[in-house]
Amino acid sequence: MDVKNNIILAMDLMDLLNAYEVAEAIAEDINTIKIGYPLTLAEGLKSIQIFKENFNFKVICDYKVADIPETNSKIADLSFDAGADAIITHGFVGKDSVEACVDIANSYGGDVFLLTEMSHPGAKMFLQPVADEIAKMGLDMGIKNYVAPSTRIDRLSDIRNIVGNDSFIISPGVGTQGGDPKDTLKYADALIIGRSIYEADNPKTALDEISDSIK
Ligand code: NUP
Repeated sequence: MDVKNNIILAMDLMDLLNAYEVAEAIAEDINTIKIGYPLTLAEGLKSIQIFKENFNFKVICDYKVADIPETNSKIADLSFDAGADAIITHGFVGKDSVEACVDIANSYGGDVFLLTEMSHPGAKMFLQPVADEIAKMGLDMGIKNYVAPSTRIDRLSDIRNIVGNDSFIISPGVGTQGGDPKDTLKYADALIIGRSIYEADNPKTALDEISDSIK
């Protein structure tokens, strides 16, 4: 995935008009936006097309798909049918569940991002001990795209070592959660950034400052 300026906007505002205004302010500087449950549950899957039609953004649906294969297929199908370019899938549910998402993604020419370890403190409790295994499973399955945390650079580095330099890693946790943009890009291909941009008084200025810091 070709992410302009290595920054993906995590759009978790829950009002489509507000979200549109932030997107409009930075549309020249980014080409990829990630939406998740907050905006989708508030405003619906139509949010995807709003960003695609108006700004030509690529849209990653962060639905952290984590169900039985049959249900995963339905979630992925609805997402890609609504225009998603990629979907984020949990790995801890096992190969068959992930494969279901990959199969649907392939039928649309879309991508799957496999979530390995998460960025929040609680991820240490249950997810961290199995995150390397999840990454290895993804590699064995031929998955090219991964999500790994900017809040624990050592773990991001471990996951990069497992998936290799041919894989594409996007990394959340930059800014508000404490991750450093420059350090993160030593191991990740792109940063996922939400509140530091969309909650800023001036999102364009906030984005410019982050962009300058990683040049
Ligand atoms: O491990 C993860 N951590 C994380 O923050 C996996 C994620 N998908 N996210 C998402 O990234 C989170 O749901 C939010 O949409 C974004 C980070 O936003 P912010 O902390 O920059 O506001």
